Amino acid sequence: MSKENIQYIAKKIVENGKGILAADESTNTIKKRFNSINVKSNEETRCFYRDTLFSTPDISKYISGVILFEETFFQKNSSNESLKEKLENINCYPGIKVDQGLEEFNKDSIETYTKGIETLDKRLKPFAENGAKFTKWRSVINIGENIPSSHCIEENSSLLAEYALISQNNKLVPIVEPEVIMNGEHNIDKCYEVTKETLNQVFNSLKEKNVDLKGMLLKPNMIVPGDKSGEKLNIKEIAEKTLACLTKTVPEEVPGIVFLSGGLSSINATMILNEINKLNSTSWNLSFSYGRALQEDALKMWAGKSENKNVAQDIFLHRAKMNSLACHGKWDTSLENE
Ligand code: 5MM
Repeated sequence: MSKENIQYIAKKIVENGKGILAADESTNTIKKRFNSINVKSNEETRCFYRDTLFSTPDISKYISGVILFEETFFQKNSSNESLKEKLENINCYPGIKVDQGLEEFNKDSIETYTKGIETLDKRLKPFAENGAKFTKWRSVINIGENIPSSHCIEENSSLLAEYALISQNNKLVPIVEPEVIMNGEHNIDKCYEVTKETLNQVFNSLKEKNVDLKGMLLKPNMIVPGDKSGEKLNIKEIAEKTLACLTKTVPEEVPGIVFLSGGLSSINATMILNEINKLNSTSWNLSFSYGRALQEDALKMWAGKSENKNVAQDIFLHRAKMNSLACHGKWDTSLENE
């Protein structure tokens, strides 16, 4: 379709209260998730679980795109159906996680950079040729004693920009994910300060490399206190600080912002997104690209048993619908009992 350029796709992904399912857990991460429900992680169980999510009736009313791990992109279920084609058939854009995980800067440092840039262009080709519409690259910024260093923020920002440019050159929409991690004793103001510095640096790097800001999406964290700070989550304050931080750092041309859930509970992730959208007076569509906050309830319900497939799908559909309502600022706690 000629209209399907990167600007068009970036806009479509965040239109009409739709968001992204992040189902791109690497082999180690999905193993941890499956351990939590006592299910062995192997190709077959991973395929069954993800096929269950993607086959959820009506899911494309709320989900416009799914980030896949490379195994899933080329995987077929026991009926020989391609998981990626299933998404295409329901008008859900297939995307692909293209970073290769984290590496410490050196053995004395706990700060990391994201691996995979040298081989990225070559690795993108098979996905671009087989229908991927977008890509995702995650950088991690930790808060702690004397960290993050400017070196860490600059290096990761520069890698994100290089990744975004390579994606766009391959006609794929980059989803730029600089995640300021929630773990730690820091307060909400520290999270604000570090996120602001990081986003400023990310957009400096993106502009330096001439990345088309209209043909990308930003996937940031919300501004929350560290999980060991002892601070209670104040939903209104989080929403106000998140919007203030984004307004100060993100250029208007960016068509949409899709938040990560970063360890927030499913309900908190929905509630904060809803509050943000109630307060939003910007031109951006503010939506979700949740992994855990969309999947954890469904994962528990499934528990590795095929007879739980339908009820797990109901739960997944419900969470997606709640987050879609939150994109319009129309979620309410009473709807949770639907
Ligand atoms: C689903 O988790 C993604 C993959 O993580 P690993 O590479 O560590 O397996 C992750 O990148 C995810 O897309 C985002 O961080 C958002 O997920 P959450 O769970 O924070 O919403």
